[in-house]
Amino acid sequence: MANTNTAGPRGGTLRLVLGDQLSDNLSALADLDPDRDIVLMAEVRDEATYVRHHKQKVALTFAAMRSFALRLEARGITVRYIRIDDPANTHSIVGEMHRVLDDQPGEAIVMTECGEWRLAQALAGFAAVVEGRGIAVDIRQDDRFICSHDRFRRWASGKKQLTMEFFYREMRRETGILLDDGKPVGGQWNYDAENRRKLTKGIRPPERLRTPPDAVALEAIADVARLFPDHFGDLDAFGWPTTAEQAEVVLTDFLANILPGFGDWQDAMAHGQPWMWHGLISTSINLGLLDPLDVCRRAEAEYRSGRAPLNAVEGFIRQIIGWREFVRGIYWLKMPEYGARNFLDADRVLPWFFWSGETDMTCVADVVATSRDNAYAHHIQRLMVTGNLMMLLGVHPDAVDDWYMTVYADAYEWVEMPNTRGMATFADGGIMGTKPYAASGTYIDRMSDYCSGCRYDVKARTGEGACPFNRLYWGFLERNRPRLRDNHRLAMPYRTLDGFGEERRAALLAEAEATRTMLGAVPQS
Ligand code: FAD
Ligand code: DLZ
Ligand code: SF4
Repeated sequence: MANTNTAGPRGGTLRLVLGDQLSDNLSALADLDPDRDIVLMAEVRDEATYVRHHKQKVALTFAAMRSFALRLEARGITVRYIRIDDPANTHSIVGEMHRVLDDQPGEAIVMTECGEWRLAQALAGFAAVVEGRGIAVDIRQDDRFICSHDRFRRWASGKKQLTMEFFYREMRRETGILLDDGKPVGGQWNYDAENRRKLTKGIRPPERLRTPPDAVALEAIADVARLFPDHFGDLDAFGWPTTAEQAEVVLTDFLANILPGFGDWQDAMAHGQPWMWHGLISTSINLGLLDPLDVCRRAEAEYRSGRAPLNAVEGFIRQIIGWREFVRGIYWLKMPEYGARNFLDADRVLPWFFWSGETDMTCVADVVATSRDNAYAHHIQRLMVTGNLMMLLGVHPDAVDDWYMTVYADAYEWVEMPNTRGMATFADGGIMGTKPYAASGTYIDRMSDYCSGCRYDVKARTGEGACPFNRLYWGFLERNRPRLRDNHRLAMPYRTLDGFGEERRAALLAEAEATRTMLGAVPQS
């Protein structure tokens, strides 16, 4: 395998390809001269351990990087590929860039802007140093996204509230997706109201096609088991696509067999059913194995040909050209300040059961189990079970971020952070959404079968046997009264709370505080 190539630049351009830039059409690879240029790809500990990513995420990244290097080499491109166990590895991207340049200086460096603020800063620092030595550095736009940073800034400029729905409509207009003569297909932009069915008896989620690891992935899995034994999660059920061809197989199966049910059961949860009708494509899109716009156009074709209903197709496309682009825009608009936001002054530690899964809360135990076994949980599990509970408990946003970045195979800070600090926990104070998604156990009971098998009583509001989500909910509102009382979207719950009277409110607050302690969400020392 030519993956151990240690060639330096041959007087040409050095092109950096990061672990989530595995796309044939990557801007850093445009105008590449195979006779002079080389590509650098490096497996480094810094990237694998700045949070201790799930073992499956590290194995997925290494396997996909190795396969992509082979793909480039098959096109006649020279790749300097540094493996994680290379004794000379400096274990940082910048260190490896310097090492290639020390071996044999080239004329120029080309890279595609990177996804995370942390590494972008390091690479900007590197660029300044080598430019000082007379080597030109060209950092190109990542045009695998539909909305550039500049475009998002222009859209956001002068707006008091950044609303996903309006951004999404812009993206629909710009891409022409699901439009007829400039108007939304079916007459509405958004069919979310039709996407809230619960899984009723007799309806079972479909069998899912997963991709067993190929030889390259098996080797990466063995490397990770050997080198990162103390990282969270299991490797046994690894089934993520590691090449564009494998990702295509999963997408094709989804579009043909699963997409028609995506809309109806988008928000539903069921015990022991991790996949439901979800796409299982976030790892592939985030790595660059699938192109988001292509995915959306193909989903649209399913609607146009009558094979999938509009509520499913619109809902699916909204997640990609709406939410995915929107959260990336927010991240780059607001970083680094966004990463320090803690609007609710949340100050508690993350209880241990989020790692161990050892809890009598059936819903939480199930989400932790799939996170450990599959490095995956679907959106509503992330938002309304773990995210909601972390917010109700008042877990510090840094600990929340660390957990989400650790446990999911698709986790990258640009997409994770607005979802946690913004959507799930309201730590951003209302940049992503206008109110916290706080909910009692009633929501989980409505959208899942969890509660029927739980030791806690979802109908009871208080007392030892009552659902902890219920015991926490009113206390959360009472505790955060100074910060949330004036939020007009919370007027109704606060009116209800006010109606309880002072004594009962104090009792609910005390109940919530006792529950926080009982669950291990104690103040940080
Ligand atoms: P589907 O449900 O099939 O959706 C299709 C695609 O839409 C996804 O693959 C994804 O690319 C996109 N998408 C859907 N919802 C969102 C969203 N809210 N934000 C951005 N893109 C979205 N997604 C990540 O890719 N990485 C993360 O680190 C991540 N962290 C999250 C943390 C929290 C607290 C929450 C609430 C959501 C998070 N999401 C994250 C979004 C979403 O949960 C995942 O994208 C989705 O579960 C991936 O599974 P899927 O491919 O089966 O998605
Ligand atoms: C996620 C990840 C991991 C685990 N390892 C590597 C690596 O060894 N080398 C690399 O180039 N990229 C890796 N990545 C992806 C990077 O973390 C990602 O490119 C940045 O966070 C920017 O999004
Ligand atoms: Fe979760 Fe409460 Fe339902 Fe138990 S009763 S499954 S803790 S929502």
